[in-house]
Amino acid sequence: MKVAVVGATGLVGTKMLQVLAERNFPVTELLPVASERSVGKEVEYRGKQYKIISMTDAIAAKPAVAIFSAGGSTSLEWAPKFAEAGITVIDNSSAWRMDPTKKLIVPEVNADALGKEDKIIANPNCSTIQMVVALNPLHKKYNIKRIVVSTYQSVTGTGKKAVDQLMGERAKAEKGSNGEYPMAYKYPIDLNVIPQIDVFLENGYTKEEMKMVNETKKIMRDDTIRVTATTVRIPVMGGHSESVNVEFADDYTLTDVRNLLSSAPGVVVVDEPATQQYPMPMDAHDRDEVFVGRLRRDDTQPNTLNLWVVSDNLRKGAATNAVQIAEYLVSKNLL
Ligand code: A2P
Ligand code: 11C
Repeated sequence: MKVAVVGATGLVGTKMLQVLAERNFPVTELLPVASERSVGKEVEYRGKQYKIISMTDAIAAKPAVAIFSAGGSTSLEWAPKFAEAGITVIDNSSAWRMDPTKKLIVPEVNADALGKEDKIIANPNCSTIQMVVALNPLHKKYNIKRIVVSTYQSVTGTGKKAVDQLMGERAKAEKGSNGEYPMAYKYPIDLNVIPQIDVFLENGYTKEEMKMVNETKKIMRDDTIRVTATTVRIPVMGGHSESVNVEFADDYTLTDVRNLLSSAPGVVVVDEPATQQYPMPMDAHDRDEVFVGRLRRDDTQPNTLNLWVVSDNLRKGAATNAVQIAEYLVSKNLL
């Protein structure tokens, strides 16, 4: 089938092309799309060069599906135009996620909500995706009451400019290089930790924190789950890490939790304190799964568990999740 990748020159768009190829998605014709300034430039897909085309030409070519990762304002303007032309849009931006008429999908959790009528489908925020993949199997058995999450997020979540800032700072520190680099953040990120992801809102939380609160309830289809988040940027590239404290309505045993997570789709348990085995972004980098470890009972209150969740934010947090949604649509004949 014809597939458009909108934002094909970006960090996530490039990963989309890689994941589509790796997973052998049935692409008969690839339509890479980016802004007008990139039209005519080339991107690589399966060892071949493809020319970037414009949004208008992409709509005229009538792909079956368009995977967008070109920012919220581009999605707001263009996704409805693609949808009107009968093209199913899977959108990685935050533009449509909380729109009650749009589905917000993590295939392991709620793909069954999708139908033929869904022409704009939202892909959640990366830090939300990895948390719900790990927690949904536990919610089904023990009923989550409250989640307290703190994140340790990779600079790749910000985009190429932030990777260039980190590498630029490191080169300057290590080699005394005088090379110029952009500032994606207000502060240095190398040898630092920035407790701000995205802009601050009136309630004192950041937009990233409120995404974790609101998206979790929508994906898990349960507004009673209480979520509170602190999201933090760290000088790491391989993926996002999360310290999660979760309180259930029902009691659990650690053995049961370990078994449930070990057999949960998309989850890998790495939890061997005796040999110092636990998930780390270094190991999660370029993997599609969500890694879970440091499983411990929180003895300070009943039915409460601590866990550590790591995943590659550009893969399961973005490109892989979007391609899995497309795979589901194909498998259920929903395109
Ligand atoms: P371009 O390279 O032409 O700017 P990132 O998040 O890594 O910065 O990537 C953003 C992606 O979205 C890029 O591929 C970028 O293309 C694309 N993009 C930005 N603005 C538009 C637009 N108005 N229309 C289409 N694609 C856009
Ligand atoms: C970050 N989570 O790590 C952000 C990036 O809503 O898709 C993704 C933002 C989004 O900075």
